[in-house]
This record gives sequence, C-alpha cells and structure tokens, in this order.
Amino acid sequence: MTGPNHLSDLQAIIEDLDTMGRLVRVSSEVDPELELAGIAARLEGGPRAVLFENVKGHDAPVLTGLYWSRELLGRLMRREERDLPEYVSGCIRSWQQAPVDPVMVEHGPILDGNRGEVDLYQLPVPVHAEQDGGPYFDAGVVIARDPETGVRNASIQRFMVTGKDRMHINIDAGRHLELYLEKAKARGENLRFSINCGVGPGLHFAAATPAEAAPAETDELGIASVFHEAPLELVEGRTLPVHIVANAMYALECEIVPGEVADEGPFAEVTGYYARVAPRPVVHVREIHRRPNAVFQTILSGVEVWNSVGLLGEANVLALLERQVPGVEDVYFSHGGCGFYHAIVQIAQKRAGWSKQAIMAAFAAFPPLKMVTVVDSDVDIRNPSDVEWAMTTRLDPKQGIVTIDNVFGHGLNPSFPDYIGTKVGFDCCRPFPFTPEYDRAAYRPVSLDGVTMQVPEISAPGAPPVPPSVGPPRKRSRKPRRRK
Ligand SMILES: Cc1cc2nc3c(=O)[nH]c(=O)nc-3n(C[C@H](O)[C@H](O)[C@H](O)COP(=O)(O)O)c2cc1C
Ligand SMILES: [Mn+2]
Repeated sequence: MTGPNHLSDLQAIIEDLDTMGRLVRVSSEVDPELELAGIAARLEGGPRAVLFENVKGHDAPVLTGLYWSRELLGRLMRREERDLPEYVSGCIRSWQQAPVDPVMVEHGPILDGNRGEVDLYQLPVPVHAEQDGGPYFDAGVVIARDPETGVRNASIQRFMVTGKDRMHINIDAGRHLELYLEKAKARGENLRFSINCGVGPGLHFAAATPAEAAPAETDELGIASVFHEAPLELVEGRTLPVHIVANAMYALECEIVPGEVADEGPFAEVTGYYARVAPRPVVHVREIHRRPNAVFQTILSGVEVWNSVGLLGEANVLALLERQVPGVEDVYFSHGGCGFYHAIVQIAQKRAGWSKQAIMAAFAAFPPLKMVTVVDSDVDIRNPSDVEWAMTTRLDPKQGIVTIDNVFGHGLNPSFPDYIGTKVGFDCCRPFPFTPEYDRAAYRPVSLDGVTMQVPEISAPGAPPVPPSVGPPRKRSRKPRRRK
C-alpha cells in the first residue's frame, strides 16, 4: 500500500471535482431551510455535484450531489460507469478475504478546529422537503462499538435536530445499531457513538455495505481501507469513549440513553414518500468537532441514495449470484425501484429452471428487494424499454410469476406495513432449451463514420428550448403557491 488516495478525504474529492469541471458553485445567498434542497432538486442527477458557498446565517459551505450520478462516481473512482458494481464488489471481496483494520492515531485535522459550545444550530443543517419535521443530518457516518465485543460498526442514519444538543434518530429494523442499542440496554449502559459528517466516498461505501456482506461480528470500517489503498485513520473522542474519523469535516460525540424516545419525522425519504412520525431514540450530542475550513455535506434522499445503497446492494447480490447460479452475468437495481426494491438479473441460461433459482437467490441475498426480474443475456438490463420487451414477449404469466406472501421487506416501503408484505419475481427468460422463435432480430452493426448524410436542422415553432445542463434554476412561469 502506498498511502491514502483522494477517495479518503472529502477536501481532496472537492478539488478533484473542481479540476474535472464537475462542481457547480452556487454563489448567491441560499437559505438552508427549503431553498438549498429546492435548488439541489433542480440539479439532481446531473453530471456535476453542487457546492453552496453562501449559506444564509453560516460561514461553512454545503456540498450535495456527490452520489447522484453513477457516471460522475465512475470518474471519481477512475473507472468506467459500467465497471462500478464489479469494482465495488471486488473491494468488498478483498476485505472479506484479507481485512485491513483501521489504525488509531494521536492526531488528525478534525481535532484542529475550535470545539466551543455544543450548538447544532451553528451548523448549516438543511431542512430538505416541504413537510420535513426539522433540519436533518443525513450524510453522516455513524461509528459505534458493540457493547459486548467492542467490534466497530459503520452505518448511515438520519437525525432530526430538535435542540442545541439533541437529535432524534431513525434506526430501521435489523440494523446493527439496533442490535448494539439492545445490548447496551441489557447491560444498563448508554450507547455511545460518533457521527462523522463530510467524509470521502470510500468510507461512505463502507457504511452503506449491507449486513449480508458485512456481518455484525466484522469491523466494516476496513472496507474503507480497501477503497483508500491505506488503513483508515481514527482518533479517540475527547468527551466520550468513541472513535472519530481523523479527517472528517465534522464529528459529533453522541450517546443514546436506552428507552428514551421522542417523535421523529416526517422526512422525505428515498422512496419518494414521507417517513411517518413515530417515537424514536433521542440522541444527546456531548461534543462537536469541526475541521478548519469545514464543508458540510448533505444528501438529497433520491438518486443519491439509489446510487449509493443500490450500487452496494447490487455489487453484493451479483457476487452471491455468481457463486450460486450458473450463467448469471449482471445485476442492476433500477432507479424506478428506488435503488433497492427491484433487481434486474441477466443470465445466460445453461439449464432449465435456473432463471427461477436466480429469483430465489436474489431475494435471499438482499432482504429489502420487493421485485426480481430475470432476463436473458441479449437484454440490456439498464434500459427499461428493453426489460419491458422481455417481459411482454418472453414472460409466461402462468408459469413465470412467483409470489411470496407475508415476508420481511423494507419498512419505508408503504406496501410493507410493519415490514411485512408480498414479493414478486418475474421470469422473463426465453424457454430453455432455446427455440428459434425467441431469437432476437438484428441489423448488421454499421459504423456511420464513412456515411455521407445531409441532416436538416429542426426548428419547430413552440418547441421547448434545450434545457441547460447546469445553471441557475429557471423561473417558474406560474406564480408560486402561497403557503397558508
Ligand atoms: C444517505 C443514506 C441514508 C440512510 N438513512 C438511514 C436511516 O435513516 N436509517 C437506517 O436504519 N438506515 C439508513 N440508511 C441505510 C444504512 O445506512 C445501510 O443499510 C447500512 O448498511 C446499515 O449498516 P448495518 O448493516 O451496519 O446496520 C441510509 C443509507 C444512506 C446511504
Ligand atoms: Mn454493520
């Protein structure tokens, strides 16, 4: 190993984005309450991340959009977009085979700033969507330790700010943090952890690695070391016995008193729906560290999460299917499926019946999945029309649809109330052994390079102007609705 690469540090990532022309700088003053996320939503999914340099009432800039384009992520990781799932699953596999544990160091940039008073309102934490219950931290990596074994865990959770030193956290069922909280409660202890906001994509991916790939007894922070090509560096907390990322932009030392709950939500979630208000654990913030010239990071819960959670889930399902189902070539978690509800699996069939095996194996590999669609290797799994073509021309609805009732799913999906619902698999593969009526028609692949053509310009009256790829949001033609 040579030394940490740029993926280990958000400041280096911001400079990299700048060099590549992949950073929109918003210089006009923007209100962190609703306006910032509103502007980000207009640029969501574009080829550039966004830095809000002038956030009303704050000195620190706010970064968003780091994960909303797979093409951009590919650039940052020096990979073709198409090779990302393979690269990510390769990093996880390499960690499983030879873990590189993080190292504790004496000092890091996170300890260089002024600590001062604990006051969350001094941080530019945005209010994202119109009905959100308050400002939300949603991009911080939580580092906790198993109260019994001391094994570290990394995850990302949303936190609603409700006071200068108080937040309410959402921990989904089955998360390792939930397990730690139960263990702390049984021991009569508080659960202590750090929230590290503004870290590089290596650690973000380590935190988003699903439990199926990083079981509770493993220190998944080591996955970051693989992405960074050097051990992740951590420092000891100053107020609580917690571990902090040495070069995070912000780090909060926190504790939960088991049993203490208060209303959390609503929050515009990755599903496109608001998460409902419910009593959830209260978090006490005992210390706030900020690195000099810190940049706050926030995530718009849409494409950014589809890409990060989706890519990790996809990588894990692909790795497992490759081992268990002969012929599996590729897996894609579609955006229409929020990045983790719908897996499209591509298979080069070798034996009859194995496309259905692929459906069962995919469900077993990733519990949040609600739908699995299996197609042959002549179908482009990233093209929704192509997948639909396989469904309409190759699926036999009598034989090829598998449903599983009363099964555990993702609690944020409204069709899984209390985490229970029905899952469905579509076998859209041509019957095996192959028969000619399912052979796909094809034209000869011809290059247009040597072909002389006159292509007339199109200027249809009333045609909408081509939207700029980036720029200030266009003015709405209609007056904005007044909020009553
Ligand atoms: C931006 C983002 C926000 C997330 N928010 C939450 C959340 O509020 N609650 C939660 O339980 N999981 C959330 N997740 C998913 C978990 O972080 C993820 O599943 C992780 O792998 C869980 O770690 P664990 O397996 O160690 O429990 C979020 C993921 C991302 C990328
Ligand atoms: Mn874990």
